Amino acid sequence: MADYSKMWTDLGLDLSGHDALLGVLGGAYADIFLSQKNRPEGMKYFDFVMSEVHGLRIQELMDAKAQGRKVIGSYCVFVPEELILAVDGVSVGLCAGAEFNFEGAETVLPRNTCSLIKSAFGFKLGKVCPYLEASDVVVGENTCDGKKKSYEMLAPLVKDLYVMDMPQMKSPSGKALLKEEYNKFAAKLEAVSGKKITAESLKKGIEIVNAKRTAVKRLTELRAADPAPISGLDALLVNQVFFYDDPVRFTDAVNKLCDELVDRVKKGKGVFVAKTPRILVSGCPMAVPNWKLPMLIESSGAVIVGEESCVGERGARWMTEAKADTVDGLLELLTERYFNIDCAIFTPNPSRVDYVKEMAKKLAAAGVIHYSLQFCQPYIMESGPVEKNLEKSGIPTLRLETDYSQEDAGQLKTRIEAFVERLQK
Ligand code: BJ8
Repeated sequence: MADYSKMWTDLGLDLSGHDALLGVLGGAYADIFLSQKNRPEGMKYFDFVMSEVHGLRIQELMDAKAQGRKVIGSYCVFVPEELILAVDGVSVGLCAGAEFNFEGAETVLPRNTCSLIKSAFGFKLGKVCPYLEASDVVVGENTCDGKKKSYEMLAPLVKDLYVMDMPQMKSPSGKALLKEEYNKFAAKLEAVSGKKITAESLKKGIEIVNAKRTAVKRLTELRAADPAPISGLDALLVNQVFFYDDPVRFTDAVNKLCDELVDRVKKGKGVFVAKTPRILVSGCPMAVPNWKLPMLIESSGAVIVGEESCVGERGARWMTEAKADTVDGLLELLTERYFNIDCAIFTPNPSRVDYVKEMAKKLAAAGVIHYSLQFCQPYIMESGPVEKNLEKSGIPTLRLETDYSQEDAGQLKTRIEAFVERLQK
């Protein structure tokens, strides 16, 4: 990587903390990803993106800002990238997946906060996330209580925090609330960018994001093959890069990867041998560099064939129809699309478990591992009924609760290995 110290200093990063983070990240990446066998050639692009995730991509964001474009950072898949693109903005995901500066985070947050939120605060207080520092606006959303309340603490730490309200029920009034929030968010984007959202610019944004989601869906479908043409780790990485990369370039890279996978499937070539126990992971999102669980699963004699997660199918599954000629009409269709998302913050949330079953069937998964982050009330609460429902339908299920530390890795591995043995029987 070139020397980006000046750019990082200009962004206000703490260089020694940042170096330490990149050192750990680079080492983990080499051990977990580069050591895999039979990786598709198309993963080279994603290796490159990861090697430059705090370098070249940040340089691109800075260049975009210099041209007057706004960088909008967000923490949730309910924040529509389509609207950001409609004002020629750049959308970046800010969710953090590393146990970094949790001591700092715990000075402002309760200890029993989920790792995802603590990590976001650890990054902010430790000044190590160039995406967060480059963001002109940071968008929060009133999803779970943890995020909702933590934004009150985040507000004084960032230059412009914008919080969207969120419905909690899939009712007509819930949908109307979401549309109203998208209207307000559109107005906020117009105000910060100085650009008006038109039906054309919104249609263009919708097309770009639909193409990106279609490419990722193609990848999901190809994973139905046995032997699996790509590892779960690599597929997760693609889903993680989804939130950082230029959307058009990303779509192209995913489609090229998929072309290669089509060929692999035709030739019966895979990353693991045929009949390797196939697992679907369902639950909380896994942000970069949260690779602990997939790494443990795929080093325990199983392959992950899908992720029912916001960094995965739940984030990419629905498309937005662009069949309207007014901004309001398109906003309605956008709301329609996003209102489908079956995040566990909704009550009740029956469509999620139905879709886990559907995914397991489509991807020929032998079992499901339900992953919850410790202290994540919505997903932990849902995990019991989800497990019961899946087991009743004949789908073996393992419920795991963990955090970002490595302390429980041995214990998790023992439980995963026992589960894989159950699947083999
Ligand atoms: S749409 S899953 S991205 S809210 S792990 S912070 S839920 S306590 S991330 Fe999410 Fe949007 Fe829903 Fe998806 Fe809270 Fe749980 Fe922490 Fe979580």
